[in-house]
Amino acid sequence: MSDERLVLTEVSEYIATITLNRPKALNALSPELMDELIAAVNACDSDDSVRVLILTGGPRAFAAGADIKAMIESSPMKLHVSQIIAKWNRIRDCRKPIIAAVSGYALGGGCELAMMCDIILASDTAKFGQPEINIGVIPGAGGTQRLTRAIGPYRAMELILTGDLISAQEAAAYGLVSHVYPAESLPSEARRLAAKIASRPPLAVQMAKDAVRYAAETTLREGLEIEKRNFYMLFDTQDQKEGMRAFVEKRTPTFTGE
Ligand code: DAK
Repeated sequence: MSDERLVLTEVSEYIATITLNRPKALNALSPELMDELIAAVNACDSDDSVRVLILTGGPRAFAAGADIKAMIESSPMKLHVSQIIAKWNRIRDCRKPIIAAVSGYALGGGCELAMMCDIILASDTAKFGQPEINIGVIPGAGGTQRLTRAIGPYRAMELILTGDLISAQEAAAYGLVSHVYPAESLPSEARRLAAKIASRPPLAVQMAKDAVRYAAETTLREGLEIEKRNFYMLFDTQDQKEGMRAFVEKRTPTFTGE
């Protein structure tokens, strides 16, 4: 692991911890950082020794947004050619669950990146917001849609129109953040949660993630179809047989991910 990398990855005991590592720019999400992040997520998604990902930043910032300096001179065609949206969507499309562990600023694209994850844990230093309005634009990586679904249209509208930031506690009260911890315990708490999920049958975890994601992205009818499909598919796995047999035999199941 070299300190010059913009994204650091460590894998142990089925958990990959991906750390954004551009502290001097408060982890501003430059195109280069995003490329490294996507490569790291892709690698974890296809690595059988990874079942759960933790995405985190540093003590001052999870990420203070997309890199404003790299965006100033952009144009609609440059944005189109860069395939920026397709790249960001790769995070959303990871089959394995991603826990965002947020300390410090999660602003603009940083807040959107956290919302592309599946569970958000925060330290008491975290601040969330979509301040794009202050620099003449609006959220462009899902903020207007995901924040609205996460915290409701009226709160989301206020945050997006004012650019105001909210504390970790407010974010938890709004339902964006699942738990708030003292900054020093956030890494261990994120790992504890990741380890619990990693102990569950991995294919069922992935199918559950997929189905829950649809709840926010489609109609009830379509979502119920996806749930049915995923439920049926799991009866093709060894872990379903093992889980149900272990219950009947009153023993602890051993899940293999098959
Ligand atoms: N971009 C570039 N550099 C940034 C940055 C950012 N977003 N945020 C901070 N930095 C840099 C600062 O320029 C400074 O660098 P130097 O001047 O030292 O070289 C360094 O980080 C430390 O920042 P400050 O000196 O400003 O530190 P403070 O503690 O005083 O203030 C702050 C912290 C977080 C309140 C402040 O830095 C700030 O307001 N940052 C900007 C926050 C922001 O507006 N974020 C939203 C950016 S727009 C899309 C994908 C993504 C996006 C859009 C579309 N598609 C897929 C289509 C996302 C857009 C955005 O995120």
